[in-house]
Amino acid sequence: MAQPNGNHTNGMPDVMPLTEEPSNDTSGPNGTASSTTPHRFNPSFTKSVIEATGPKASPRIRKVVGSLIQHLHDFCRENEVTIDEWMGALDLINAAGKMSDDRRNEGQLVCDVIGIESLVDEITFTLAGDAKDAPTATAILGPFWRKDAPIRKMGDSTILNEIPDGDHSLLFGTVTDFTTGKPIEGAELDVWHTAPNGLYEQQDPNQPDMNLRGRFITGPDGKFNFYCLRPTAYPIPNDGPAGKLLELLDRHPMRPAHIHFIVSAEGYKPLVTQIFDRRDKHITDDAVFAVKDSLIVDFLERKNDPKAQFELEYNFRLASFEAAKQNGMAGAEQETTSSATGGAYS
Ligand code: MBD
Ligand code: FE
Repeated sequence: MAQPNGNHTNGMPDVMPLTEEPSNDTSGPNGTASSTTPHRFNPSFTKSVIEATGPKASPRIRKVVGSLIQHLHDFCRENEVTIDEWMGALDLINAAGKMSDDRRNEGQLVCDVIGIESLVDEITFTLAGDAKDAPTATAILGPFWRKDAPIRKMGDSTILNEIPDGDHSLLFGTVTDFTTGKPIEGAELDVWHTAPNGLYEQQDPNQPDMNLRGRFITGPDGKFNFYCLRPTAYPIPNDGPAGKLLELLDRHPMRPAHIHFIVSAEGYKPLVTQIFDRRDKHITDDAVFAVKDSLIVDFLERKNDPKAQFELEYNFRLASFEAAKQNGMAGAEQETTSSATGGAYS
């Protein structure tokens, strides 16, 4: 994360200085107006709202919500947001809430199309130091992870139904500790992906429950292997506010073909990531901005295996909580696996 003010350690700006006086500096980092831009509105209003925070508010809440108020007030003034526009935004937020349940998280999807989940992912996982062999890069969780996917035997398949037109693939690799390079025994790979029709199991009444998902546990050698599908590109659900936003922004809803993973092991920071198939033309314009170079993979042709036409080796490097702390990863002290999913759906 670029840190415009240089001296912050956690990527979060301090609450902006409470000077509402006009100054010579009339533009922010990108030439946009900033909180110091002269304006014709009540100059002490924002300060009074922030200062209403009581003495029992935690330091983090005081800082983060204070900063949020400052930025949102500045935003409203700079854009001279009208009542109608503000109500339109509230309609969008409320519609997202009404649409959401344990199978659909529309608020998250709205954040995804404006890059917020990818940005927070970057902030959470960027190492402060120059670790020599970085842990595997992260990518966003997205709205379709389900907790308690079935534990499957190594070598099994995530595919529970007949998929004649699907590209079947063997996926294999090793989970290692990124500092020692040693294999991790008992690491869990939680994997999920769509069917060739572009739908996750919970979106599609024609798929069996927990289809195309599963959890695989590594043995002493840290190795895993299982069958799944070579993934397909598909549109994110665009029948709600996230779709509306894409339409207003004149954007398409396509995500490049990908497979999701949460790789976790005791004592290690859970790794939430996705791998992306290089053959997909949407690799360069993901609707939710999650692609990173090191997560782009090349499936190879697999010979003499009636169960798969393709194969892929992909290895995962995890950071122990100790290493995460030493390397200044944000949130490294949260030694619970729910930190992987932010407690999503739990
Ligand atoms: C998805 O399948 C996904 O992975 C993300 C991040 C957002 C929307 C749909
Ligand atoms: Fe996905």
